[in-house]
Parts: sequence; C-alpha cells; structure tokens
Amino acid sequence: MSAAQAPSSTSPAVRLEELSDSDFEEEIIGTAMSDHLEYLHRVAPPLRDLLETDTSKAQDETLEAILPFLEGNPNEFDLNSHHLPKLQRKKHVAFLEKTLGNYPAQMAPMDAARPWFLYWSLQGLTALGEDVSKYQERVIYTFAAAQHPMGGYGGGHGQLPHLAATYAAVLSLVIVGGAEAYDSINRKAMWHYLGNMKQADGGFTMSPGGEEDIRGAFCAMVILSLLDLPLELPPDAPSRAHGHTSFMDNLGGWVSRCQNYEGGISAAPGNEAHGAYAFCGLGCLSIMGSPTETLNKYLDMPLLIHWLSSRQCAPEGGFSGRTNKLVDGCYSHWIGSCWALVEAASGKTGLWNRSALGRYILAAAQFKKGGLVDKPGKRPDAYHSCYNLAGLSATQRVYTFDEAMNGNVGKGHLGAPYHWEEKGLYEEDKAWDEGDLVDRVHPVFIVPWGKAEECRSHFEGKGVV
Ligand code: FPP
Ligand code: K
Ligand code: ZN
Repeated sequence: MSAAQAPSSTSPAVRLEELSDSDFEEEIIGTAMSDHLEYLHRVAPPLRDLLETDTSKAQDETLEAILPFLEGNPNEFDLNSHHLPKLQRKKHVAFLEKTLGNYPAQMAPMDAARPWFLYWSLQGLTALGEDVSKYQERVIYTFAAAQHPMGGYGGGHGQLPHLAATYAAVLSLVIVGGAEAYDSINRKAMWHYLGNMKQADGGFTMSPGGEEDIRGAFCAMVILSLLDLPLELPPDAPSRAHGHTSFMDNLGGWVSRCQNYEGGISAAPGNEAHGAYAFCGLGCLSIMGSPTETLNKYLDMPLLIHWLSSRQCAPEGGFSGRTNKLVDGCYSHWIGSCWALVEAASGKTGLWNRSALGRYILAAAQFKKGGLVDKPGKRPDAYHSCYNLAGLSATQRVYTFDEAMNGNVGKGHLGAPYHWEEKGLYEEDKAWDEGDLVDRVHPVFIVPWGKAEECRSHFEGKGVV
C-alpha cells in the first residue's frame, strides 16, 4: 500500500491491517480533517484492545449486524442519488399515526408515559412534513384530563404529576398550538409546581421528594421559558429557606458539576456521562442565556467536544450514548442535536460527521415496514422514530444563534432560545436528496420551527395572576 492520498469516496475502503506505520501516518495524520473523518468512517477502528470482554463481543456482534445495511440494501428500499435508502416517508407517517392511536391492554403499565407517546408521535409526524392541526382538539382534551390541580401533568386523570410527563405535555400542546391549547395550561399552578422542585444545591427534582437530576433542570427551564413564567421563585418554594430567590440561583454551577472527567455530562454530579443528559445540560444552559456565554462559562468546551466526538461510532456512523457502549439511533438526537448548540458556542463548524450519521439513519435505522429503530434487528417505536428523525434533520440543516434575530420574541428573561436562525442546508458530502429532507426542528425545544416562538409570544407580558 503506497498511495499517499486518503481514499476518495469512490475508492474501495482500505483495510487497516494492510497499512504499515508510516503509511498510517500519511494516510491518517497527513490528511485534511474532512478526509480524515471520511476515512475513519470507511474502515475498522485503527486501535483495537486485544482483551476480549462481554463489551467487546457485543460491539463486534453489533458491527457484524450493521455492516450488511451499510454495504448493501437488505430491506430493498428504493435508493437515493447517494446510493442510500430513501427516507421512507409514507411508511413512517403510517407508523406514527398508529403510535398516536389506541394501545392494547398489555401497555397499561406504560400509562404514566402517555404524554411522551403523544409528543414523540406528533413531533415525528411534523418532522415528516405532516400537518398535525387535526389532532389539536384531542391533544387539548387529553391533557386537560391529565393536568393536576396542584400544577403539572401526570400520565392521565388522577395520576400524580411528574416533571417528565409535564415536559412532554407542554411540548405536545406547543406542537398542535393555538390559543385554546396554550390557555389550557394552568400557568400559575405550574409556577408553584416548578418552585417546589427547586433544590438547595441549585438543581431540580423530577417530582416532590423525587430524584434530582439534569432532566429536571432542563425540563424546568423549557417550561418556564415557553410559558414566560416569572423567574422569581414563588413565595412557597422550599428553597427560599436556603436563600434562593430565583429559579436560576446556583443552577449554572450545578450543571457545571455534572460535567465529568471524560468531558460528557451526567445525570447528577459524580455520575457517568451520558448522551441524553448531555443534551439536557446543553439545552438547559442554552435557555439560561446565549450559548456563547453560558456554555463557555460553565463547561470545559474542549473536553466536551472531545467526548461528543468520541460518541460517533466508526464505521457505523451513528452515535453511542456513553463510553464503550453501542451505537443507537436515538442518540442521533441526544448527541446529534448537541452539535448545533456547541457550534453556536464555539464558533466552530465541521466538528462532527453529518454524512456518516445520515448514512446510519437512512441505511440502518429505517424499519422495513415503517418506523425507525435503535439498530437493525430491533423493533421500531415512537421514541426511536422521533429522535432518529430529529437527528436526520440535524445532519441536514445548519443553525446559527444571533441575539439580534427575531427581535420581537424573547426579549425578557429566558429569551435566548428565540434567537436561532436557519442558515441553510448542509450540502457538502451530503447523504440526502430533496425527497429525504426532514423539516426544521427548533435546536433547543425539539418542536417544529416557529412553534416555540408562537407559544412564547402568546404569553409574553401576561405575568401570572
Ligand atoms: C441508558 O439506557 C439511558 C440513560 C441512562 C438515560 C435515559 C434518559 C433520557 C432518554 C433522557 C430523557 C430526557 C428528558 C428531557 C426527560 P441504556 O443503558 O439502555 O442505553 P445505553 O447502553 O445506550 O447507555
Ligand atoms: K440504548
Ligand atoms: Zn435508543
């Protein structure tokens, strides 16, 4: 092997065992960054630990299961001009319409998660370009019953509220939109409910006396911002006894403590870094202020970027959620959507391989009969459909943050997330054709473009009475 250039996208993949050390340096180190990324996503990993463990076996088996989907087309989908399966739009729409419908009796234990099923299905449908206004009445009715008199939402009538259910309920109402949907939310009770979650160390619990983790911080910021609730803690908030007056007191420092030695973000200080929590942490900071300011202030950005980059599996192209674990389509969003926020904060682009993620989603994460999956061999569900589609959208679209954008909305507190702009489509080494385009998704709220702004402006200046 003497060729000194990186393989072009049309040349066959070079197997690493064929390279000598000096070839390796020329092949990998001597090439431009973009070639480097492309190269890594065409061959087996350059360094292999020879110790065999359950983890290494699971990784090898996963790669073997995925490769046929990257190298061929076992589902016999129609191909786009990049020789990748086309986005199976109609099949995914049909699947998500089904996940929005009735469930069999065996699903009863999942009742507490009902708001999530609505959110994932509705968000997935809009990402595919569907008009979901026909569901408006049903969504309002469903959540009117699930709203607790003391504020927040549970899975259904009579259930205790939980912050995750509340987050999914509010986002579902934002997606269908309209004054009736917005005004169905008891904002005053919500303000008190959220005040009850604020903890002495700055973080938030998921329910009264429940677990304190970064989902709580993110969900609370999302809801306070979308509903334009006062940043001041309600008079009955227990953390007032610890000197807090604002929902934001000690919050940035608490999120900062969730970044661990690897650079990723964990559920709570001292835990393992994980993709889902990384997005919650970055989202939380991007609501507290402009990402340029907050991410750089509270996080070690080079270390974060190192950890995020390490999540992109090669040659699979998709992301894992944590070190030494497997690629999974849902991290197309949990990790994939971190990049827009990191790019805004760091001013850098090209930090991740959009094309490789797009290839994983189109080739390996589409289920033959519709819906999207974790990985080949798994069954589709609304969660993996929603988040693979959000990830595909993230590969296709470039967003920038500009404080001067959209000057009419988001002037008050927690107004930062209303100043995102879509710069355009990502065209360089793209994996998609026009027919594979997924709609714009708000980079922080993960709702259709424009919907967060509509909700916020409905409430701006209203206060809580
Ligand atoms: C590990 O599952 C998954 C977690 C530890 C986190 C799940 C959390 C979310 C999806 C975040 C929810 C976000 C909000 C906004 C409420 P696993 O061990 O099955 O998967 P893995 O092997 O890929 O880590
Ligand atoms: K997983
Ligand atoms: Zn998953």
